[in-house]
Amino acid sequence: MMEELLARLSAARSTLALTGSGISAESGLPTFRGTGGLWQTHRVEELASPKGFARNPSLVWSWYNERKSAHQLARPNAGHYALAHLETLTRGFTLATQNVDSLHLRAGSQRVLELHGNLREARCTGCAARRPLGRSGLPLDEIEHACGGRMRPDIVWFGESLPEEVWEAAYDAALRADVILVVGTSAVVYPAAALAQTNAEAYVAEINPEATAISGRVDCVLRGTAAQMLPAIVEALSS
Ligand code: BJW
Repeated sequence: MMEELLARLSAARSTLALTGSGISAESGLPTFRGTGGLWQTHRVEELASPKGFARNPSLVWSWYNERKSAHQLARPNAGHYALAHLETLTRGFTLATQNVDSLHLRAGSQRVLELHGNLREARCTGCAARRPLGRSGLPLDEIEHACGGRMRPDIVWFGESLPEEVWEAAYDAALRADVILVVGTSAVVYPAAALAQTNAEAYVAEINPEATAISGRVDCVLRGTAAQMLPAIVEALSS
């Protein structure tokens, strides 16, 4: 399986990597679903929906501020660095991530499409105002904006559309890809999960220690963690 993947990557004119929260697990950040996942102790609809934010913006910001602080303390792991290296070893490489933790950028990846936004900025619900977030996020007494709107995290919540340009670029990269690497995602959240299944011609490889919604439909399954499997791929391609 690994040999076939390596051969495909070497020959590929274009490669897409789709990542999810599992790639940051070995940096100490929790995933969403499964044991220890964020959704086991937090209610999705209260924290990651426009309705939840309208109902209790301080609660939502407290949660994102905690996560922002955790992102600041976390470091990219060997999986993030391996994808940054892979970008230099393969042709036409695009990285589409569902993560908002900025760890791919910190690891040096260049072409990163952040499908669900990021926690580097807040934006106003009422006007075009934006502001950078500090190391511990947004002070709760600065949520209300002068225009009458509220500053919110620059994140895509349930029921919201993905940023159009980012989505189009990711979809285009999926259509062009000869190889699609799906790393650390349960592949249940759409439309991101559709990227793995959009191009019937692409060779799709999943890297995940657990079975996922798409495991039965991919060409190659590497059962292991991102920090184990991705450096092994990069090492084999470099030698
Ligand atoms: C490791 C590892 C290691 C562990 N190494 N791996 C039915 C069909 C299609 C769509 C829908 C539908 N019903 C509803 C929808 C729409 C909805 C959706 O998909 N819902 C599904 C849950 C059913 N989608 C949306 O609403 C999206 N917008 C949209 O569709 O717009 C159009 C629309 C408009 C109006 C109405 C309806 C539609 C937006 C989705 C936004 C998702 N937002 C979140 C939170 C915000 C970001 C944040 O705060 O961080 O994004 S939800 C959460 O899930 C987060 C993640 O990015 C996302 C994906 O989760 P991920 O990363 O896959 O994490 P896990 O925990 O699920 O999986 C971790 C994996 O890692 C596991 O497999 C582990 O095994 C693995 N792992 N350690 C490698 N070391």
